[in-house]
Amino acid sequence: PKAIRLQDYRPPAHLIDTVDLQFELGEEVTTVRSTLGIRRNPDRPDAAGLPLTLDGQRLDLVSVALDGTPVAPDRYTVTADHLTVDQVPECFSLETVVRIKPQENTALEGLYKSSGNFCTQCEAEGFRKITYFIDRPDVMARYATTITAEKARYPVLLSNGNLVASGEHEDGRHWARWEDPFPKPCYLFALVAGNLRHAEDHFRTFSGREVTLRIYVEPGNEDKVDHAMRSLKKSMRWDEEVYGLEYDLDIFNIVAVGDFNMGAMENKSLNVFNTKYILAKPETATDNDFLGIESVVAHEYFHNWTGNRVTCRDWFQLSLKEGLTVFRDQEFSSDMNSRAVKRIADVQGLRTVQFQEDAGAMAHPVRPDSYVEINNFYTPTVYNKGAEVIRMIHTLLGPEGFRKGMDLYFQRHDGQAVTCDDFVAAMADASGVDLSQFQLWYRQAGTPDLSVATAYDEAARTYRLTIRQTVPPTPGQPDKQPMHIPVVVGLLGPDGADLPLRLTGEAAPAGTSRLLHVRKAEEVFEFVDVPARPVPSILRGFSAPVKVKADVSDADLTFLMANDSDAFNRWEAGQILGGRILLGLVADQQAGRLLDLPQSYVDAVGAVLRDADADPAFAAQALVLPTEAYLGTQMDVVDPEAIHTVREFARKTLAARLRPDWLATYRRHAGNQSFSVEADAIGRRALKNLCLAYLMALEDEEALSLCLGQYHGATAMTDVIASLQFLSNSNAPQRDEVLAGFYERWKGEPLVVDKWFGVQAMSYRPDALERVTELLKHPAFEIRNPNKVYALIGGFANGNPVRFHDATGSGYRFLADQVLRLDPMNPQVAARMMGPFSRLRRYDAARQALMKAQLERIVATPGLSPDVFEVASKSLE
Ligand code: DPP
Ligand code: ZN
Repeated sequence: PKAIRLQDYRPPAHLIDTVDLQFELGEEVTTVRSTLGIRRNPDRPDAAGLPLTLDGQRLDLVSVALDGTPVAPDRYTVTADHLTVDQVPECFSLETVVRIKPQENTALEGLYKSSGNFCTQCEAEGFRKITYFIDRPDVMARYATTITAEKARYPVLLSNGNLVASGEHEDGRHWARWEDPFPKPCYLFALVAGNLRHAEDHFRTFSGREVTLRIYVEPGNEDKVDHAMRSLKKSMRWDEEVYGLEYDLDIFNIVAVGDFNMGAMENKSLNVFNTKYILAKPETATDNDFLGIESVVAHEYFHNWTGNRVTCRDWFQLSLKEGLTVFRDQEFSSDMNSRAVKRIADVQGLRTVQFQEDAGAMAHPVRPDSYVEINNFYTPTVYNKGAEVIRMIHTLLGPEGFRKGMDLYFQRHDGQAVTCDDFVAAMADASGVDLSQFQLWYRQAGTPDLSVATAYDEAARTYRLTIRQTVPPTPGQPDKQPMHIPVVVGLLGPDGADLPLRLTGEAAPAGTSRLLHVRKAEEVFEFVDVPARPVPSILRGFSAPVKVKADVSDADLTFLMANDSDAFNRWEAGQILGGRILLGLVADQQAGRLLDLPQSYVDAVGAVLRDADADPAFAAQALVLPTEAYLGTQMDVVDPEAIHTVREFARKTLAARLRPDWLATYRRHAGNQSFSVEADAIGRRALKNLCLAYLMALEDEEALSLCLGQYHGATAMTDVIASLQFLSNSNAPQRDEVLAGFYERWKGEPLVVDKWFGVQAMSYRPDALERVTELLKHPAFEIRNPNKVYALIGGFANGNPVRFHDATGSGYRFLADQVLRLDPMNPQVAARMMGPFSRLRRYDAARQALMKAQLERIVATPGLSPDVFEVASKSLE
C-alpha cells in the first residue's frame, strides 16, 4: 500500500452535480442503479480529454451507459478500485448498475446489515463500496434516493433530506423516494431500511421552522430514547443561542444500530448512531453513558454546520470539522453541566490517550501530511488535540472575536469544501489577531514541553517567570520550530487570594488571570508591584495542550490545592503533587527501597476529602490519583508493574489512614435520593463511589459488606457497575457468584453485557488474561460486533496496563492473535486495537522485543489490510 500525501492534492478532474440512486434491497443481492450528472471541472483546464475515473470497490458491475446509450466494453476498464471511462464529453450523464451483498459486509463500511436491518456508513471512503463515484469530499452533489424493499421485513425506509414520494408494489415490496436539497459530499450519504420503532418530538427554530425529530430504534428499546431526544433539543437551542446557527430542514432523523465501528455519524438529516450513544435509562446506563449521549448527540447535530454545510476539501483537513465540532460539543456540555468537571475530564482524556499517541510511532500533526489508510487517522490527535487548537484560538481571540470569526467562516464558505487554513484565515481576518505562527499547531506533531522558572525579588518587588519551550522530535519531523503558546497565569498572595497583575511597562494592573504569549524558545515575563513572594498558578484552565515542568514546591502545590481560584488548576495542583510523589515511589520500588507515603500528602488529600461536600463532583475528580497511563507518560521508560504496585500502595495507604473520612463521606452520600442526571446528583454518586473504591482497596469486612450491599440494593447502573467493578478486582468469596448473577440479570441488554465484559477485562487480578480468553468463547461475545471487541479486547489492551504488559509477553501474543483474527472481517476495528503496539518504544528492551516479535508476525501475514499494515509497519520503524 502506498502513502497518499497532502502536497499531491489536486482538484478533481470531473465534478458531479446530481446523483440519482435507486436501491433494490434484497436478501441475496442488492442492486444499485446510479445516474450521475457529470461535467469537467473548470478549475482543471488540463483535464480536457482525460478519461473519467470513478472509485469503486467490491462492486459487481452490471452495466454502464452514457447519456442513455450503453458504453461499449472496450471504452471502459474495471480494476479492483476503479471504473475508467474513455472519451467522455464535457458534460454528460453516466448510469451504472452494480450488485452488492450487504449481508456479507462485516467491515461495516458501505451498506451493511445490523440485526437484520440495512444501514450505511460512508465516512471516510465507504460510498465507493455502494456504487461507482468520485469518492472525495470536494465533490459535492444533490442526491435523490429511491429505496425499494420487502415491506414486511423493512417497513421503515430512510435516506437524507425530505421524503417526496412513496408507494407499494403488488408483490409485497414498497418504496420511498428521498431528496436532499443541500449539495453534499458522498461521505454524508445515508440509507436505512428496517423494522424500527421511533420516538417523535418537535423543535421550533428561531425563525419559526417546525422541525420533526425522530429517533429510530429496534423494537424493545423505545423506553431508552428520552435522554437522547432531550439532548438533541438542547443542542439545537444551544447552537442558535451561542452561534446563531439554525437547523435547515423540516426533518431530523437519528437511527441507532448495534453494529457500528465508531460512535456515530453526522449524515445530512439522517444521523446513524451506535446504540451506545442513544439508549439509556437509569437502570441500564451509567452517568458517564448519559453524559456521553448528551455530548455525542450534540456533536453530530453540530456537524450540520461544522462539517456538512462547510465541509473538508480533503481528508487531511479532517480536524477542520472534527476538532471544531469536538470543541463545540465540549462547550455545550460545559454549559449543560459543570464546566470545571468537564474540563478536568477532557484534559484527563487528552493527557492519557492523545499524549500517548503523540509519543508513539503513530504520532502525527493535527493536519497529517500523509496517510496510507485514512481510517487510521480518526484519532485523539485530530479530534481532541484538534479541539484544543480551536480552544487556543478561542483564548487568543476572546469569545467575541471567536464568534466574529465563526460568522465570517460561514459567510465565506457556506456550501464549500475547505481547508484548515481557510478556517484560520477567517478567524484572523475577523479579529485582526495574527495567527501566522499559531498555524504551526496544525503542522507540527508532538506535545510541547514547557519549563517554567520563577524568581521573586523582594527588594524590587518583582516576580519573574522564565518560560522555555521545546517540541520533541516525532516520526518524519526531527526538528521543530517554536510554537505560539497561550499560557494563562495567575499569582496567589499569602492569603490565597489572586493578586492584581501588572507586567513591566504597564501603567496599571489589569485582571488577576493573564494571557501570556509564549512565541520564542525562551520568554521572560516580569510582574511588578508584587508585595510578597506569590505562588504561581500556571496554565490556568489548561490553556494549551503542553506538558509543564515548573519549579513549584510541594508546599506551594498544597497551597494551590486549597486556594487556587481556577478550579482546573486546583485539581491540577493535586495531580502534579500526586504524580511527583508516586513517581518518586516508583523509583523507590525499582531500587528495592521500602515504600512510604509522606504524611503531608495524606493530610493534603484528607483536607480535600473533608471539604468534599462543598463540591462533590469536583472532589470526586480531585481525590483520584493520577492514572497508571498518565504516570507512564511522565516516565522515560514506562514500568507498568512498578506503576501499578505503587499506585495500589498509595490507594491502600490513603484508604487506611483516612478510613473514617472515606466511610463518613460514603455514608453521607449513599442515602436514597431519587435519581436524576443533573450535574449535582452525578457528582454525589461519583464521590460516593470513589469513597467506596478507597474502602474496597482495604478489602476488609465492613467495606465488603458495604460494597455487596450497594451491589444488591442499587437501582442505578452507575452504582451497580461501580460495586461490581470493585468486587471484580477483589478476592471476595462472593465474586464469581456476583459476576454470574449480573450476567443472568442483564443478558438481554447487549450494552449492559458490554460493561460486564469490560469490568472483567480491566480487572487487575493476575488471572485477568485467563478470564478474558475464556470470555472470548462466551455465547454473548461476538467478534463481529465492534462494541464487544472494544469492551473485551480493547478493555484488556488499553484499560489494563499491568496485565496487558505482563513480562512474559502473554498479553502481546493475545492481542496479535485477536488483531489477526479481526483483520479479515473488520480492518478498521482490527487496526484500532493496535494502539498499545504503536507505543512499544516507551517500554524496556525486553518488552520492546516481545512486542516487535508480535508485530513482525502480523506484518508477515499474507493479505493484511492497509489499515493494520500501516500501524504495524510504522510501529516497527
Ligand atoms: N464523523 C464522525 C464523527 O466524528 C465519525 N465518523 O462524528
Ligand atoms: Zn465528528
